[in-house]
Amino acid sequence: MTDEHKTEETRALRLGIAGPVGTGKSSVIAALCRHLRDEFAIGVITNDIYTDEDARFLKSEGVLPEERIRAVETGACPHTAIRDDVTMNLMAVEDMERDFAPLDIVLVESGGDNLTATFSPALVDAQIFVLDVAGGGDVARKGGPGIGRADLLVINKIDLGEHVDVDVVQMVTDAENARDGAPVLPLSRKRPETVEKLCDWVRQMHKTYAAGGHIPIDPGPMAPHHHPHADSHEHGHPHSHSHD
Ligand SMILES: Nc1nc2c(ncn2[C@@H]2O[C@H](COP(=O)(O)OP(=O)(O)O)[C@@H](O)[C@H]2O)c(=O)[nH]1
Ligand SMILES: [Mg+2]
Repeated sequence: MTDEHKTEETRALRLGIAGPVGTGKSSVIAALCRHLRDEFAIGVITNDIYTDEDARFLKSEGVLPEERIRAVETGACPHTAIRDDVTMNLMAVEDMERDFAPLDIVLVESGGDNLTATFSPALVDAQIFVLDVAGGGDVARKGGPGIGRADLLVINKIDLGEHVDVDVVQMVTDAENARDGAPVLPLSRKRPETVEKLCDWVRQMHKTYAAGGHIPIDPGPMAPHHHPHADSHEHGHPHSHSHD
């Protein structure tokens, strides 16, 4: 067997989960692991800014054997590590694939970032962008690379719609309009039929990928943005930059 062949055999579907802090990325990963772990060999890489909190959450949920959940600590600029310089993440993914070969799916959780951070296609084969209804009904309409062009847009926590005065049907329609027909999935962990649809989407993506029929797309760069420098606690100098 050639080396090339071996690599192909051990190469998992790398699936990124992006979206703002608190929208439910870790919860989505936990649900996917729980429902799909008997069908697929799965590994998880989390991206935390300074801690391994997401990895610890997933370990405490017992969704996978602990050694299949690893944290990459990205420092102050989490979108950089999933888009501009993906080296740390790529190494983590490749190590995981090597250590547990053959894996079917590696899930990569982005560090919670602003609304426009997306994965580089150099790191993931496909990506899910997660919004939640609690972030406001107009978020979907505002668009952006992840909302517009991720392989799947999840509108999470639809159980909360009535509590936060968001018209979920309208939010989903707005999202669909922002996506030119690309899929939008209303989700709540309290509604098992929606979780099943999420699992079906991943099954289908894996199938297409494994058959060589999936072409990774780049949702596009994030908008120019500002964020505090790592040492702004001491100095208070806001530092801004932009990526392309
Ligand atoms: N009501 C409701 N809460 C949810 C749902 N999914 C996640 N959450 C909650 O949203 C919060 C943030 O979830 P988490 O997965 O940590 O978000 P992350 O920061 O994007 O990884 C947690 O308190 C979750 O329990 C859902 O479907 N419905
Ligand atoms: Mg998380």
